[in-house]
Amino acid sequence: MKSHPKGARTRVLLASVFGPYAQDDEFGSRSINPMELYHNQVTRAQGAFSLRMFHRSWGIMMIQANISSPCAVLDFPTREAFARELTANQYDVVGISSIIVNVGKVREMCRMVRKLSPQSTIVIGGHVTAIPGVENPLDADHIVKGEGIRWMREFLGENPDRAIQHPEIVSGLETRILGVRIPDRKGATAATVIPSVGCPMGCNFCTTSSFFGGKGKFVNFYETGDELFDVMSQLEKSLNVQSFFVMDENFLLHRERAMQLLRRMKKSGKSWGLAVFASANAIRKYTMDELVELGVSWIWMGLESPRSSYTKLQGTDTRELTRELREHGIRVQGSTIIGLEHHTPANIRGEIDYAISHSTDFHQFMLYTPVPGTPLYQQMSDQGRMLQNVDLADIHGQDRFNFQHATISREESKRFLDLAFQRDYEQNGPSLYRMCRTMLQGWSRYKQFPDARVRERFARESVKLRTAYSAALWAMEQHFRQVHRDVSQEIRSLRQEVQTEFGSTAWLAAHLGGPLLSWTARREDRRLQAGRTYEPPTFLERSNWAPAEGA
Ligand code: B12
Ligand code: SF4
Repeated sequence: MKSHPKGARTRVLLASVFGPYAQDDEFGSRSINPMELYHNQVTRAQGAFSLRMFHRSWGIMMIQANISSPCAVLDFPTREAFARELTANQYDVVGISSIIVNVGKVREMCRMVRKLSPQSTIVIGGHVTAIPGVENPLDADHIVKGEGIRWMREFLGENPDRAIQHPEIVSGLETRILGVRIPDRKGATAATVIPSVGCPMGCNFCTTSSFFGGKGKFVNFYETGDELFDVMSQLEKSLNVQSFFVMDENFLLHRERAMQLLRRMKKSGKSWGLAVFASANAIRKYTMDELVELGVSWIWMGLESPRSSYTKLQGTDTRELTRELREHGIRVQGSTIIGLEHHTPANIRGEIDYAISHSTDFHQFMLYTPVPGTPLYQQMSDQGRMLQNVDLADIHGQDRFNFQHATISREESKRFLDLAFQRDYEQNGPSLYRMCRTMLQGWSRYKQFPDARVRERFARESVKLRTAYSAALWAMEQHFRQVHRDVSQEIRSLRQEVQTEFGSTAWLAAHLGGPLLSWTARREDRRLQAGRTYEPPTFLERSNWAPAEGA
């Protein structure tokens, strides 16, 4: 590849696609596809109890932290903010990061760059580049498939093998629940740490795995537990955190690295908490004690049907595993696919009930979706089963099938998906309640554990349980009287158990804070019914910055 002639003086703008997102528009925004993790695909049926928050665009933050050129990251811009930035500064390179659903916005942003900043080289990166023939609709100079740090360093004439610097990333922002916005206090939210991209398991539908090389491949930013420990220690200091959102598709699969990290944590007395993604077969490589000592407090795990043939589930009773994890204070976020090949209108309710019977803390449901770039997409295309004329903006797994299923129609697919969310909510109650149950189990089991680091972590987590969460339990108990009396009763018993454990603090929190949260939740439900949506704020962050020559 030919490097940019300005080398380290190249002025770079890295932008995510423009908002607003949670609305229907001609650029591909969809109200059903907000820029929110939980409300988009996990707790969206949970009304005011839905967990709402935003996550920054970590890919471009990673690239910015790893180049020496003057660089600005413009995250969640409006079209106006993007236009303003293009004209206010003379950018040599404009990099745009996007996933497939937002391809219409990328097309518009390329058009804007050509008009407002004609001297700029346009570089497109992220999952959008997996669309076959994406070069045609996009007026760009470079389409970068896969890992982008190495590509950008080479393009800017830098050493691509230099060690990876980790940016300071606060995992979530503007958190809302029960109609209350939680203040963004330094240290209150976990830091995101990104050890690798990709996953070697290579499940046929998985876009992250295929994007970074597919089966057997992945890209490690940090090879060893020692390196990871150093990065985390640095983040602990700069962001004042003790918990980490570990953004690695299958963190526990790399056992040697995880165990080395644990050794370092023990040696330095770190009581860190880790939220991780891991497949069932990877979790089974550890004893519960190892997981708990490693600080694993939250696991996102695929729970596809036992009739599916994914290697990651083989030999594992996932219901038993989920129960065991929760008993050890580890919150479980299950992820289940609706519309697998063997699903039919006759068996799908049973399959949904099976998924729900895992009683996870959180449960994501997604439609089986052949996404461009994956083996599944190739297979469906070869079989002539991809539906034509489905807008790419609607291929996000929360709308309707984009392929011909053997027995389930497009319309039915959406109904079954919605049914899954609804049943999970009604049968298992709000995720916040489920999470409180797991936290109490963890506290009861580990409050006297010999390892002080473990005791300290559970003690830290239990503070919320005896205060804000006790109030939330009171509010949820009231609300569920109208939805499902048995669940309301279960919430009540949990609240009483919390009170027995923590005494008057929990009682006071519930009886003083509870009615208030009940009121804010009702107000939030009314707002949501009236169409209220939430959008992330715009960020503009510069590095290695000096005024432009001649600007
Ligand atoms: C955080 C996240 C989000 C955040 C949003 C973050 C944001 N600001 O955009 C939230 C939770 C809101 C979200 C929402 C959605 N997401 Co999302 N999300 C992720 C997640 C978990 C992590 C992304 C990440 O930071 N990875 C780590 C970084 C380092 O990797 P990266 O972003 O890929 O960046 C690297 C390269 O791609 C490349 N690169 C990226 N940008 C650029 C730019 C340039 C110029 C260059 C050169 C290179 C480059 O270099 C980077 C470093 O190697 C990924 C899964 C994953 N593990 O990646 C899914 C993922 C990206 N999301 C996905 C999807 C489908 C969605 C949703 C549609 C929800 C849904 N129904 O699933 C919505 C869309 C919302 C919307 N309106 O746009 C898919 C994308 C599939 C696809 N092929 O397009 C993924 C891959 C999950 C999956 N396996 O299905 N998501
Ligand atoms: S185990 Fe999970 S992350 Fe890995 S390929 Fe399968 S679905 Fe993707």
